[in-house]
Amino acid sequence: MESNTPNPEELTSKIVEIKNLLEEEEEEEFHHLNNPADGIKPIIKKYLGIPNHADQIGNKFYFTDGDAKVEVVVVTDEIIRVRLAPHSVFLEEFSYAVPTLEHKAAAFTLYEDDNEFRVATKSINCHIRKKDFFISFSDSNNHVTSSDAVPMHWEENVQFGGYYVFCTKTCAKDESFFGLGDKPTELNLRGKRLKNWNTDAYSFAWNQDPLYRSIPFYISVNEGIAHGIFFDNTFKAHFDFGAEDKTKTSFWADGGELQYYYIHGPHMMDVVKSYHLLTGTHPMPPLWALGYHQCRWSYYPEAKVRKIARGFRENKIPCDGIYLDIDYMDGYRCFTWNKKYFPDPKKMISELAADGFKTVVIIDPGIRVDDNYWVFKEGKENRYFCRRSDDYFMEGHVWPGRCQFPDFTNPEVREWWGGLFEELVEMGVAGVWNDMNEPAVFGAGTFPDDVRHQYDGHRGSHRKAHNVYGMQMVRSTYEGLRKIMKNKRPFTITRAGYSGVQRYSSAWTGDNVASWEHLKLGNIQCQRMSVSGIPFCGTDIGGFSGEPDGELFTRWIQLGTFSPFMRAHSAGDTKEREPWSFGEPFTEINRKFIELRYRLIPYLYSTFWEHHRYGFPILRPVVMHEQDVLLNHFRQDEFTYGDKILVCPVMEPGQIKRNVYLPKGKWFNYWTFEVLEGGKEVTVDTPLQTMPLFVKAGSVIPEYPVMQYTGEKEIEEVKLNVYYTDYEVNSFLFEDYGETFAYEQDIYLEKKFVVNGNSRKLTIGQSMEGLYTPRYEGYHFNIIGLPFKPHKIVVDGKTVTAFTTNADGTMEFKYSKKFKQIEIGK
Ligand code: MIG
Repeated sequence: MESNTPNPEELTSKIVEIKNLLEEEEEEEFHHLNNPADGIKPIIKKYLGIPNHADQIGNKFYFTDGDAKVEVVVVTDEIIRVRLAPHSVFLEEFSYAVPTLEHKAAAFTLYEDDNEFRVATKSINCHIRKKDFFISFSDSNNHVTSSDAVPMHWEENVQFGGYYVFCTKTCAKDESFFGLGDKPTELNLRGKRLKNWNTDAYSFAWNQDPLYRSIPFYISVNEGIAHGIFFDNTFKAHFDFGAEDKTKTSFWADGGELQYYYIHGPHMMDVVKSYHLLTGTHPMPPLWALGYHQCRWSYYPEAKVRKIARGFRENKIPCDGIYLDIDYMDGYRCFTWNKKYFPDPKKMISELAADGFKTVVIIDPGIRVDDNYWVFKEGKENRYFCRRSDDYFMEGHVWPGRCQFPDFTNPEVREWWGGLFEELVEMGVAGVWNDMNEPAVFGAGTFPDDVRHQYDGHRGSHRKAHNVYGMQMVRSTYEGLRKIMKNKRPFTITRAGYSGVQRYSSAWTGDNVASWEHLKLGNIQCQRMSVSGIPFCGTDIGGFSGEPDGELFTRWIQLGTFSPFMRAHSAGDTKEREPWSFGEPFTEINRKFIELRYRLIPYLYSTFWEHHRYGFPILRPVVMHEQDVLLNHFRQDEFTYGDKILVCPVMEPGQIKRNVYLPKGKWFNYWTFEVLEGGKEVTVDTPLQTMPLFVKAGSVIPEYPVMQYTGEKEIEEVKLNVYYTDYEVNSFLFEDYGETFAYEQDIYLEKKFVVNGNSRKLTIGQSMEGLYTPRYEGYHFNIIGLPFKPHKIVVDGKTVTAFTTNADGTMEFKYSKKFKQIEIGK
C-alpha cells in the first residue's frame, strides 16, 4: 500500500494527547458542584469521524478515526463485510446465520488516494471516503450501487450496556427493495418501515409487523442493478426503505454489532445465490414431503385420524402427510401421548404408514413444570432451562400450563433435546412440527428481556437470543432426528426462524385467515420468503382461522399446488376442512390440482436440487426474471415455479378472466397449448376449473404417473413433456433415492436436456452426470406444439416408426432413458 499520510502511530498518539487535555479541562470545571450529576454529558448519537489510518491483515482491512474502528472483510469477489467497533474493540466472531465465513476472493487490493481508501476485488469496490468516513460500493464499471448518506453511527445503551447501532444509506428515486422474510405487505418494500422481532401473530393483518421470522436480508434493485444487504444482527432490528425520508434507506438494531454484508448482483438471482453461500441452503427433503399434507388443530382421537386417512383413499385424493396437533399429548406434555385418545400410537402410525401416510407430530418449546414428568425432571436436574438475570428459572404459561423453556442456544441442551425424539422415531413418526418457538408465552407475548442464554458460549440476554431461539430449537430437532434416523432424511417444519434456518427446516406462514385478502398475502409471502432464503415454504391452505367457502378453498388449493410446501390446516373451532368437505364441483377440482401436484413432483424435486446445490430459490417473482423493467418491480401476482412454469393464482371471488404478465420469450398456455409471445400482459380465462399456468417454450417437464402417495407404485416410465422451441433451451431432471443422504456422496443423477428446433425439425439432446441408476427403463415422450406434421423420428441414428399423433396436435412415442439425441422431422 502506498501512503503519504503521517505516520499512523504518531497521529494516534497526537489524538490521544489532545483528548487527554480536553478531559483534564472538563474535570477542572466539574469540581465544586453540589449536584455532581449536573455535569454528566447527555447521551448523544456518535458518528464516525475522519479515517486517518488503514491497516491490512490478510483479507481484513481496518480503518480508524482514532477511536472507533471499521473492519472491511473481503469474503468473495462479490461479498464484502463491514463491521463497526465504537471504541475499537470488536465482538468475538460468531454467527448462527453464517456457520463458517468462507474466504474465496481470488485477489483483492487496497488503494489510497487523496480522497479515499478503496478495497477492490475483481467485481466490486468498497470506498472509504477520507473527508467523512462515508462507505460506498461500486461495481467494476465504476457504477456506484450503494453509499452512506451519513457515516455509521451509534448511541450508548445505558440500561443494557452496548450500543444502538445505525447505518443510513442513500435511497435512489426509483430504487426498489425485496426480501426480509415473511412481512405481510407488498412485495416491493419501498416506502416501508419494518421491524424484526419474532412474534406469535394469531390472525395477523395486512401490514402487521413484525411476524414470526427475522430475516435481516434485503435486495435493492436500482437502474437495473441489484445488490443485497445482509445485516447479521440478532437483536431487535429495524429497516426503513425511504419511509421517513424518501432519499434514505436505514437499518439499525437495539444492540450487538453494526455488521453487514454487501452482496453484489448484478442480478437478483446472483444476490440470492451469494446469500445462500453465506447462510447455507435447505437439505434435500424426503420425496414424500413434496406431496400433499393434511393438518388440523386437531385430529383426535385415533378413530378420527384413521377416518381422515380413509377419506383420502376413498375419495382418491393423493396425500402423503397427516399431522397430529397438540391434543395427541398427555396434558400438552411434549414427548408423551394421551393414551385415552391414542392407546397404541405405534400401531396406528404403522398402519397409517402401510396405507402411505407419514405421521408428523407437533412439539412446542414449553415444558410443563411437573416433577412427575421425566422431560421436566431431566431438564431441571441438568439446569437446561432458561433463567432470569437473578438466576430464577424463566416461567411462563403456554398450553401445558406453567412451563419452563430449554435454552436451545446451549449446545448441550440441543444435544439432549435432539435425543428426546428417539421414542417418537421408534414409533414411526416421520416428521416434527415446531410451533410457538418465537418463543410465544401467553399474556406476556414472549420472554422478558433479562432472560439469559448461553448462546454457544457467547452469552447474552433474551434481547440477543430472542430472534434465534426458534431457529436453534428446530436445529436441535433436525440434528437430533437426523442422528436417530441414521441415513433417512427427516422432515421438519418451524414457525419462527432467523437467517440460516433453511439449513434445518421448512416453514409455514403461521396463523392466517380464511379470506381472499389472505390468499393474496400468502402468495406474496411465499414469494418473499423464497427470495429471502427460505425456499421450502407454504401457507395454511384454506386459512387457519375463519371459514372459507368452497370457492376460496379451491383457489387456495390451486395456489398451494405451486407452493414449495403444500399443507391444508385449520383452527379447532372451524368446520371440517378436507379437500372433499365442500362437495362438488369443489372436490373434483381439488382432486385435479392435487393430482397435478403429484404429476409434477419430479419437476419440483429437480428444482429443489437446483436450490440445494446452487442456491436458486424455488419460487421466483417476475422481477427476478426482468429486473430492468421498472413496472415489474410492482408485479406481485405472477411468479415462476422453478424457471419453467409461470403461475398466476386467481385471488378474487367470481373471477372469470384476468390479466397475466408473461416475461419475454414464448410461452405455452398449459391447458390449451396456445403459444403466446411474452414481454406483455395477456388476458386469460379463469373458470374455477383452471388457473393461469404457462410453460416456457423449449421446456422439458418431467411427470410421474398420479399416485395416491409418493412411492405407492414403482415408476415404470417417466413422461417427458417437450414444448417446441425455435431457440435453444436447457432443462434439468434430478433423480436419486428420494429418502437417504446418499446424494451427499454423489449418488444421484443430474440429467440435462437441450431442446432446439426450426420449421422442419425439433431436436432433443440428453446428457447426464452422477452415479445413480433409476429403476425405470424408458421415457414416454409427449411433444407439444410442433409447427409441422411429424413424419420421421431418428434416435441415435435409428429410425423409430411407432409414434402417434393426437387430435390436439401433440405427438407421443416411447424410447429408452439412455437416448442421447432425438430428431423429429417433417
Ligand atoms: O396457540 O398447536 O400456528 O398452526 O395449530 C396456538 C395449535 C398454537 C399455533 C399454530 C397453529 C397450531 C396451534 N398453535
